[in-house]
Amino acid sequence: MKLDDLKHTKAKAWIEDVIKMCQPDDVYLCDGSQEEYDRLMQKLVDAGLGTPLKKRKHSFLFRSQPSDVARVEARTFIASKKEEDAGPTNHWTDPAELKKTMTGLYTGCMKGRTMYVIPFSMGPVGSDIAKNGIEVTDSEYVVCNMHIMTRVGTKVLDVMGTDGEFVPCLHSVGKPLAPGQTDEGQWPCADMEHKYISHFPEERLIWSYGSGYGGNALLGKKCFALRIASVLARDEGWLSEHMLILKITNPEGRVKYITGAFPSACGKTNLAMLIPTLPGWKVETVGDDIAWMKFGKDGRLYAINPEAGFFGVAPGTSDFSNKNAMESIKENTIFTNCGLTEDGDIWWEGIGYPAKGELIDWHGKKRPAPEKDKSPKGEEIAHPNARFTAPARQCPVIADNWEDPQGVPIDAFLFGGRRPSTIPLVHQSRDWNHGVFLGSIVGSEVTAAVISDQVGQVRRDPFAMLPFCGYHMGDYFKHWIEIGKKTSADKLPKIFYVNWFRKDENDNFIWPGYGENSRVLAWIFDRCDGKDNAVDTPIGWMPKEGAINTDGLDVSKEQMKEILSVDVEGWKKEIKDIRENHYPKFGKKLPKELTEALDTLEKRINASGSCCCKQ
Ligand code: GTP
Ligand code: SPV
Ligand code: MN
Repeated sequence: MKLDDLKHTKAKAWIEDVIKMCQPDDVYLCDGSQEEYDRLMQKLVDAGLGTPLKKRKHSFLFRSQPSDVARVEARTFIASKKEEDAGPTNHWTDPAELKKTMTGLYTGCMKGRTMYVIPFSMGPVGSDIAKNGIEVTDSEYVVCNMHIMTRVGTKVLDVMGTDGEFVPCLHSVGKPLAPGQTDEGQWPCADMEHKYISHFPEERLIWSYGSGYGGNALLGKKCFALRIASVLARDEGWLSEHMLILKITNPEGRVKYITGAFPSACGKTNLAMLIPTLPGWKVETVGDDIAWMKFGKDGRLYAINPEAGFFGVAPGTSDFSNKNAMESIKENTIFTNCGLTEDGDIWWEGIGYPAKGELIDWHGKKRPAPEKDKSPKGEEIAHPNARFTAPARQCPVIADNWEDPQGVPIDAFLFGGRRPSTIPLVHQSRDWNHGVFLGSIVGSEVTAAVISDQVGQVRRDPFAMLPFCGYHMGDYFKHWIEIGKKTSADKLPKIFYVNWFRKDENDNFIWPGYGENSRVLAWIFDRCDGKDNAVDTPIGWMPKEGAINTDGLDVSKEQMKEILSVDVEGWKKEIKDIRENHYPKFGKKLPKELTEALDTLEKRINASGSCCCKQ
């Protein structure tokens, strides 16, 4: 399609300005068709950037630059007019200055390249909860990924009409080409200090420069659906969250919907596609990364998955850990930074079977196949943040109503993270505000999903939104408190904190996780159903003795006790850290309800003495 086909006045004017600034050789308006995808993918293959996989129909492997393997939080900016509005957890920069710097970088940055204009919808096209965006990019890889991750094309332009709302998303890999120059098979991107992932919340505008990877470049995802959408949600009274959405059916055929916020690479995709080990239970997928939730007329919260695909962590994905993901990526999938086998398939650490012969690692180097399904740190065949991009409709357990424009009614929220100690397998908040407190104290070991020197260390990641909240986190906590006042308590989702990641003294996980997490989901389901299966403890509601079904589970009674009891000393340290290091960051913006919840917790913990509160 040609730019003249664009009938939206504001969009056209914006794009014309971008053309003047970026000076591409060509401009192309995307229609979202299969033909378009195939043509652009062929261009990437011809340029030596993508490798077709003989073993997987219509699937391709890409290798990025070592400086461009994950989100870069240090180069992610919230450029609100006032610094205070970005808050203590974001990198703030003055919007005018940032625009000046970036305009310098953007000037002429698309020389030698085609500029693609991608009209896309986050959420089913036309849904009341969905929103439109237009991403302008000079990367064919980004266009192909956006085709899978969002709904792209003419149908979105029809909904936008001549003056409908949209979020402008500008992206460039930041690597102009001189006449006759090509990428020579090298993933194009800019140096780290020239990468900018910028958000202008008041203007609802995104400018990204210098990275082609994941959340830095597929701007519908974290930039729009979380950072900008969190601001819209605050202003409009809804929730935009880093949450999976699952549908769970019990043996009697009753259905509930659960969302869960876990930090990056902490198990959302796995939980969303879980195959229950408990007989008679069924889990189906609605979304694996982001949930947008609005109140329905009945006063309940309804969630949609704004995305259309999965951008999932590849390493560790196997028939054992996530069979449904393995099925979802059999065809029509883009792989990034995975290993390549001699017979033309992908391989990664934790894929569940050893590789044979020689492999090509994510750097493009030939390597002998590792003897085990593991490699030493830093020597992996697949980068620890290697990812697959696959259409959600290919998931064998995608719920039949996953695209319902009304969304699905939510019964429970889960919070969780990688916590080797203290936090039990599951506990439930006493009420809404206590639940908001639990969300606010989420902590987790940092994973490879972000380029950071903190990988492996525990950091607080409130609501798993630390890198994704587009405004002051203290105001975000307040927004959650306010949401709880908008409807009656019985209509609000119940709130749980789960932890699959407790470790023993030998650094091994105590809880087997994956499909076995269905045992915890079943308890949560029954809890939402009003079953008398919980006891009151100093930290909230916990499973009654025997209320978590352990039939056939390879965990000793002592270990179950350990992960299902209140670690009084551990919680004392936790409370001290929250009070001294975590909460003071938010200053006056910290809602009093959260300080009250912390005080109550402290009183209850102190009253319980130094016993271990074993049930
Ligand atoms: P993003 O896409 O980065 O937002 O992450 P995600 O939350 O969807 O992460 P994902 O489900 O892909 O989790 C990836 C990592 O978590 C892999 O290393 C998995 O092996 C591990 N994981 C997932 N579920 C479990 C579990 O129940 N127990 C344990 N021990 N590890 C798990
Ligand atoms: C995450 O890091 O939480 C992701 C991957 O889901 S990315 O899209 O790169 O942000
Ligand atoms: Mn994510």
